[in-house]
Amino acid sequence: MNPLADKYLRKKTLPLIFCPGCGDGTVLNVFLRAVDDLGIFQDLALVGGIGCSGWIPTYLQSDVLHVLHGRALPFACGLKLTDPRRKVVVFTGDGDCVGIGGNHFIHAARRNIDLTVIMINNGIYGMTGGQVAPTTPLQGRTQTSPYGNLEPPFDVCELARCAGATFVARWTAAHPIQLLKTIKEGIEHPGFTFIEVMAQCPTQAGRYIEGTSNAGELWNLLKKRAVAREKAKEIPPEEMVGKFVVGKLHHLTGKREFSQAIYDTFPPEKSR
Ligand SMILES: Cc1ncc(C[n+]2csc(CCOP(=O)(O)OP(=O)(O)O)c2C)c(N)n1
Ligand SMILES: [Mg+2]
Repeated sequence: MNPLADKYLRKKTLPLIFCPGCGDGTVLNVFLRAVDDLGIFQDLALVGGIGCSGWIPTYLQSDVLHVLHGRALPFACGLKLTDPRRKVVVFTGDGDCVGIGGNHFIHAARRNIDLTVIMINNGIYGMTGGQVAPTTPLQGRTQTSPYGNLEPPFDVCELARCAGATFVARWTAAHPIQLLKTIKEGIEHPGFTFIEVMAQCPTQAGRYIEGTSNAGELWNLLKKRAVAREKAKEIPPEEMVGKFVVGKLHHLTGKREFSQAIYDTFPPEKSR
């Protein structure tokens, strides 16, 4: 067994529920490395929403909340406010985060509460059989958009930034080295951190939207569509259609963090 898996995974929960070739496995792997490099395993509290990606934290021998669909962020906010010393990391899918959970997402970002939110964007509701999501590309065929999706998708990083998040980044499951660096930096950032991971879903999005279930082909597509932030500035908008920007997209320091504001206003000894 991989030494990090041996060190951190809850063996009795194995095997993983992920399909072969799913990007969720890469995110789990990279997260274990990040936590090991930072040496913060004991300080973690993890929250997972509902969906394939929401299962990621359940495999770690950590303190884990696996909660209601779309409600990972309210649980995570409560957890952070109860024990602000914890490094609270949320694993959520695109449907979980900005479909059913969209309202919670914008308000958690607005408060700049110190959470690290890792949203795995596979462009579809994977777990439930491939329904259209708020991130499904225009014209994307899914089980519930058989004639092609007529709704433009959210740019979730832009949404996070506009709502008030202070650290925003996007990578893909095909960029594990860059993702590792970003997760480490994001966990250390004292504010609302949003990391979007564009990921292949061979079983649903691959088959219906991309026309292939081959994980290698899907991985190459992620590489081809990802444009580094600096390079994207030189590319005209019409050439960016079907592509997305990767890198650290927004980083603001010095903005008031919400749990700190709560504890400053209501110091524990005074409220007793
Ligand atoms: C209140 C509620 N509504 C609907 C569902 C059914 N449901 C479970 S997972 C899911 C979608 C998950 O999609 P996403 O968040 O993108 O995660 P993925 O499986 O793609 O990783 C839905 C609609 C549910 N469990 N609870
Ligand atoms: Mg999804």
